[in-house]
Amino acid sequence: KKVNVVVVGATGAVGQELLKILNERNFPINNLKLCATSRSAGTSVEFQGCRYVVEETTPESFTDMDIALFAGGKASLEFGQAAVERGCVVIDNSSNYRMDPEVPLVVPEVNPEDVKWHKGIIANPNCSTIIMVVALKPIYDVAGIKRVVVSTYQAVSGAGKEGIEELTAQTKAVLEGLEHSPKKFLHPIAFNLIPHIDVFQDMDYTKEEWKMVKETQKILHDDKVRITATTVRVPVYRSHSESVNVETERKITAAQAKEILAKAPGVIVQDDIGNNVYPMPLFTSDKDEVFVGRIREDNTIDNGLNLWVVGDQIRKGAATNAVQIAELLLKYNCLMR
Ligand code: 11C
Repeated sequence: KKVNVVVVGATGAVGQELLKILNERNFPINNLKLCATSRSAGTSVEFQGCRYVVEETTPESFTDMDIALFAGGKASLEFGQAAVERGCVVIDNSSNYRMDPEVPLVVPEVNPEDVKWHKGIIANPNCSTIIMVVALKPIYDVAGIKRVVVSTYQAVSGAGKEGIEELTAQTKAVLEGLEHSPKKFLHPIAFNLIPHIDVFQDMDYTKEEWKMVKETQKILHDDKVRITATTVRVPVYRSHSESVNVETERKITAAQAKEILAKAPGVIVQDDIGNNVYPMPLFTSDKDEVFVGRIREDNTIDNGLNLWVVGDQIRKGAATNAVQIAELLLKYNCLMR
């Protein structure tokens, strides 16, 4: 079966990656429509040898469409409902609907079945959440998880194209001894780290940190897993890295964890310290899997593990996960038209 697909936000970093992945995975498209804000409307984008003119998103953009992939931002607040009313299932990469109890929040390797109860909108989790939960789920299934302490090292592309441009321009400026005031980020990102992603919220944690807590609990269907996060922007172009300390319910050795993770869907274990092998963001980019290394026991508690988890946040953390959700819609036959 071929379906009609509309990509909303087609010209941004995630939108462009969505197109790349739809093509790579040979997603069965009948009609494709590309939409964006009025600012980008009129530009043309190539897909599978054809040129598409990007249209301004309106409620009518969703007429006769089966699946809408929203790249992010506020668009799903404005047009999500209009799409659903027209029988078009929304897969939304923004945080707008993630914690809505009526909306499934899905990582296909973790909770694919949640796609089945959608009421028109399915949310794609935050990138750092997706990357962590793909690595945690196999451990959760075998040993249970009591508590997670995570620190992230998040690439500038998490902040979109402007984040990438700012790192390049600022690095050049610093090397040439020139001034370059931060625009996209609050502080200089070249040769720096910024322990602040998104806005500050309850208890002085950022929204990004709360996303990692709340979204992980929702995806695992387990509010009892305790999670504390510190999220940090680093001067890396692409791929988020995460230091994840896990306290399991039952003892699991590092060797067992390696074995379980090596068999887990969507995970590649890269852990050979004898040869200095561990995941690094420079080499995980443009890949769909989540890479796990430095797997070792934390001997300060009875059942502790430390993991180093790295994944391309634009692919698995956003676009790939969204296209995998679209594939599940077809597999489970739960479109609305
Ligand atoms: C970042 N994680 O790296 C953010 C970007 O909720 O989808 C993704 C924001 C989101 O800045």
